[in-house]
Amino acid sequence: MDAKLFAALNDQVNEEAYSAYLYLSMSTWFEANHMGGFAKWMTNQAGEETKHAFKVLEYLQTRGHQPTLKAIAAPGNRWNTALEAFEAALAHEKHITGCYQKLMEQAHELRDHATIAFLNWFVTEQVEEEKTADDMVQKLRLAGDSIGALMYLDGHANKRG
Ligand code: OFO
Repeated sequence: MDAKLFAALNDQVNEEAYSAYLYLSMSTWFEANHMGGFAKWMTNQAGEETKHAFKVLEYLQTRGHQPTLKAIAAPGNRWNTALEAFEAALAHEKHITGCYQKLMEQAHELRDHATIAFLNWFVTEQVEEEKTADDMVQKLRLAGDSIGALMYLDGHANKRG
């Protein structure tokens, strides 16, 4: 595999590990603020992100490279509202989508068809990742200042995953 593409995929392992860390941090904030349903949603999401990190890591190993694990940046741990946290989650997913778009472009330039096939799964997955975060953002916007609606959404959020 091309050295630059390998380095970029290696960085993506870190991006995915950070995603898991971010959602875990959001989960701690929800838990501390008595929204156990959203906390569970975030914990499940952190689990998905860990799987993503492993998926990229294992691909590099399958291609005969040793990935290097880098430091994971500390995520924030304070949000003002549930809506703010989910908006941050959605913005993060858009960032991750951008990462995969760049990786895909690099793979295409190099005509690395194996990597293109591998990345296709993530391109499709990101459509779902953005949708699930956006769904919650839209519902929380509809809930507005209603504590009742917020509690209803929290009660139903833990049924996900
Ligand atoms: Fe949320 O999809 Fe990976 O990062």
